[in-house]
Amino acid sequence: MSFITRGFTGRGRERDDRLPPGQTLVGDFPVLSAGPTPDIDTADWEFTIRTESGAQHSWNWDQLMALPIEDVTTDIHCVTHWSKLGTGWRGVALDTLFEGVDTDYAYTMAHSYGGYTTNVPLDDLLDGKAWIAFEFDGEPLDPEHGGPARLLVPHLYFWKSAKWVRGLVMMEDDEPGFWEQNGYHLRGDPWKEERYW
Ligand SMILES: Nc1nc2c(c(=O)[nH]1)N[C@H]1C(S)=C(S)[C@@H](COP(=O)(O)O)O[C@H]1N2
Ligand SMILES: [Mo]
Repeated sequence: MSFITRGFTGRGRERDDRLPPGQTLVGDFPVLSAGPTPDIDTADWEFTIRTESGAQHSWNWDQLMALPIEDVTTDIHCVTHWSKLGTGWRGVALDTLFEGVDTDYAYTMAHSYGGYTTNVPLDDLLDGKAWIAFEFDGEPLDPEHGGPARLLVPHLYFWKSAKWVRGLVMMEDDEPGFWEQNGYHLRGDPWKEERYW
C-alpha cells in the first residue's frame, strides 16, 4: 500500500487541477507594468463606456461606490506562467455597468490612465465574468496593482485585466490592444494556452 500512500501525499508532484497548462503557482503577487504607475486620486477618477451612437455612460468614484458591490474569490493567470489561486477582490460587476448601455457591437477596447489598451469581447465581460475591482485582500487596491481601480477578467490571461482602467469603447470588430499588437493572442484563454499569435 505504501506506493499508493506516497502517490496521494507526494504533494510536490501533484498538479492542482485549477492550474491551467504551463502555469506555475506563486505565493507573492508579482507586478507587471509596461510603464510607470500613474497617480490617480479617486476625486479625479472617472470610468466611461462609449458606444457606437456616441453615447457616453460615466461614473465617478462616489457613483461607482453606490452601485452593488461584489466580493469575488478567483484564480488569476499571467501569460508569463505564474498563477495565483483563490485571490480575493471587491468590485462592481460589468453586468451592472452595462445595464443601461445600448449597443449592437460585440467587442470592446479597454483604455487605461497612462495609455495602456487591451481588447476584450463583450461576452467575456458579462454574465458575472468581469468586474471593476478596487480592493484586493480586503485592502484598497495598491497603485502598482492598478489602484484605485482595475478591470478584473480572471478567466482570461491577466494582461486583459487593465490596471488604472478609465473606460471601454465599444467596437464593431475585434482590434488588437497594446500587448495584442505586440504578439499576444487576441483573446487569451489560459485553458487553451492562447498566449501568442
Ligand atoms: N494599465 C496597464 N494594465 C495592465 C498592464 C500594464 O502594463 N498597464 N499589464 C498587464 C499585465 S501583462 C499583467 S500580467 C497584469 C499584471 O497585474 P499586476 O501587476 O497586478 O500583477 O496587468 C495587466 N494590466
Ligand atoms: Mo502579463
